[in-house]
Amino acid sequence: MNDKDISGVGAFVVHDSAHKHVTGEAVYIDDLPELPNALHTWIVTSIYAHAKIKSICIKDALNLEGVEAVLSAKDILGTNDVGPIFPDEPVLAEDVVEYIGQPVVIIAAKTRDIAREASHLVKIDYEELEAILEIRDALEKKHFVASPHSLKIGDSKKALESSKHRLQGEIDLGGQDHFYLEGQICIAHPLEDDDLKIYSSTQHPAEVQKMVARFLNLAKHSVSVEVRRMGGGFGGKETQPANIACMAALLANKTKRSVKLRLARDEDMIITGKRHDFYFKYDVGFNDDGEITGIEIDLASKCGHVADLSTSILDRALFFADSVYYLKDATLNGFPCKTNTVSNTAFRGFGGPQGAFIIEEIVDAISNKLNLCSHGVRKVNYYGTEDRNITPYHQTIEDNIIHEITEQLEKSSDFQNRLKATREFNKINKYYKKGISFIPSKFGVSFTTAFLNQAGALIHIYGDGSIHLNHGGTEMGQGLFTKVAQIVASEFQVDLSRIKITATTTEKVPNTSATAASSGTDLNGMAAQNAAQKLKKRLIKFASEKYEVDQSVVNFKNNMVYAGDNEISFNQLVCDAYHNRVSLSATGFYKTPKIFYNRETSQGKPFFYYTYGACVAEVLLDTLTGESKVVRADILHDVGASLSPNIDMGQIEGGFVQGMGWLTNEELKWDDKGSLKTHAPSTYKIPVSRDIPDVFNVEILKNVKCKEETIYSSKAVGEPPFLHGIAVWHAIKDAIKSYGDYKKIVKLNAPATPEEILKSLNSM
Ligand code: MTE
Ligand code: QUE
Ligand code: MOS
Repeated sequence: MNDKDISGVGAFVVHDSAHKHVTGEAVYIDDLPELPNALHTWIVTSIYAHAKIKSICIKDALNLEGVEAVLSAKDILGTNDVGPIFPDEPVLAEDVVEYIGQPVVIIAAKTRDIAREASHLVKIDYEELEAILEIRDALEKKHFVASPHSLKIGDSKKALESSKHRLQGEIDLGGQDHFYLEGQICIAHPLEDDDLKIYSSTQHPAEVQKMVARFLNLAKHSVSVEVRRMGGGFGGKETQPANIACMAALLANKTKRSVKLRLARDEDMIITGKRHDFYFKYDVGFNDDGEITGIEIDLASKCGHVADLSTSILDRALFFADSVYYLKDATLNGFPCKTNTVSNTAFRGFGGPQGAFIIEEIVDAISNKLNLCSHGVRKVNYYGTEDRNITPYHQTIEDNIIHEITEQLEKSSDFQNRLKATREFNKINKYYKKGISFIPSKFGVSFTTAFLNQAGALIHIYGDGSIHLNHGGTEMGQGLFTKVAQIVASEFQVDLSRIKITATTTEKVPNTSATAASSGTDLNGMAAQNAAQKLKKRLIKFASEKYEVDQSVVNFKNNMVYAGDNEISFNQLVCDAYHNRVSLSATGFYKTPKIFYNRETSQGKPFFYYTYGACVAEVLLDTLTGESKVVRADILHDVGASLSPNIDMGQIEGGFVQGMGWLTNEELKWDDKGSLKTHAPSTYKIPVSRDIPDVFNVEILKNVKCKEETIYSSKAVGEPPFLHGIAVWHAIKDAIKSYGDYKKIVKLNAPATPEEILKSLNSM
């Protein structure tokens, strides 16, 4: 690659590891060479959803040949807590267990098989306690992991009372397993003075560092955490890796040997948290056009046994419960329910998809109640651009483009004609039914906890002109490393191949936030740009002095530097600068301006900007088996000025498919004791290549720029496209509605598995 235009910002480049992913050369943590005396592990977990631990006997396990350590909570040196917000989460259970699968004892042995065998020899005596397993049960008992939180605007009570029409409803929405291809894993190497080098499959190395240090009663500077890439994170590696790393670190510390902890798929699914299930209840008022005139929604989430990030996730569900619709008089209540199940956690969208889901349900129900076209009712409720633009958290929307997106997608997807065509199809087909939907979306970008919106970077230029790039973000397949490298390539106007993308480590950039909230590029891209600009300034100053020209006539272009009439290669300038003792290393920093949120008043500007999109989905439903297939999907999605169109396309396509899986085939089932029954691909069905729509038209909205000062006017892309999966859900509902002549409100709980669909059809 010699032309900068094919590798800088906006260029169609491929993911830096794309070829290595395919050939298998990409190095994941499990591929790192093991030390000769490394130990392997197994975890003994609770078999009760709620029980007192009366005694633990490890004698037989310890006596097994090859076993080196068997540890429980009493062996912990520091604080037995990895709660990211509230101090309520033990790594190893102490006196009580609170879900089936909770780690109680950890074992290190010569091989994983031996550790596993030893796990059967650990005897734990329990006294079973009453368990709360369902959201409704917890809600009724006011059993929460933290206080409920509400958003309020206007007077919903009065507005509901004076509304022309009124409708109440409730619905259950299931959770979702992350099903990252690489499971949770950690390698802990003990170093001198109790120091540790940790390789953790984590979206949040700084959090792993903090938690391991506290767990072992060490200062953070004694613990170094590194990750080159993950085989998918999707939010599941934001907080969960801390638990895994603490266990590996404790075993390494006690045995003074390198310890690898790699969860098997079943254990991964049983032990670690997932997307929150929700139960929703609403009361909505509206006029003859379907315009919402008052609304109250209760959103109750299944948090599991501890808080983890549940409060922030519930906040985001509340923030997204308006979607693109103007709710003038609204009360939105969030209840973080405590259940004796695994602690649910971050998952692409972070509660947002659940919030968007419920308002789409409500708008859909209104359209059926009034016998109006749901697309029309949606548009009647859209936020305005100049007015009707205040959200339930009192942020004014200043960048609304949903009207343009709607108009464009209606045309490009031929929506109105295809809507008619599905009706015709359904008239003449008895057992196969078609359904179509048009679902708009909006995604607020920023961590809603303001202090997290910061990032750092570190760039070295070596004497030969090659560039070493590091920042606080982590790579999980989303293409962050490629995008940030493109930004740096553009700053220096050099080929992308000159930039070495290096592993994320707490040693190079400290005190980082998780790579999350889709802000990876927004934050780290800005920090890297800041570092690059500092270096560039030094090089410009040096060139202007060397060639005796004004700094304003020093320009970088095409791997060259022009200083007035002088022309020199970037490499030569760097080499000269080095010999003239110019510092060629710089850190960069960025913090998002303007944002704040006051949780006491539930008001503020939690989001720097919004990104928008819309999806038209069409499904074919076999009403005899309940099976459905997406035959076509058209997506128009806003990423501002795209930094990397190929990578953005991948995010949009992947997000849609993952969102579709959430609402269709991915079903988590627990038995009445609280034991997860779907913990392997044999029983948990994620979408596969066959499930991708036969016709899949994905387009990035053209000629747009973010209105705020973002990196090269781009917008975040990681999570927002997940929302497009909601269109598939509504297309399925639309197909079911043909049974009630499009007048009845469909009763369907998510996910829409064939069983749920058959149940729904029977109720029509
Ligand atoms: N894409 C891939 N391929 N793998 C992932 O794990 N995680 C998603 C999204 N896209 C993910 C992904 C989630 S949950 C987030 S928050 C963003 O990527 C994080 O990366 P970004 O902030 O750099 O976009
Ligand atoms: C989106 C997110 C996160 C978030 C808020 C969002 C997230 C996250 C936290 C968070 C909040 C408070 C803490 C903390 C983390 O908030 O990923 O450690 O004390 O970790 O809107 O993705
Ligand atoms: Mo993504 S759920 O913010 O890791």
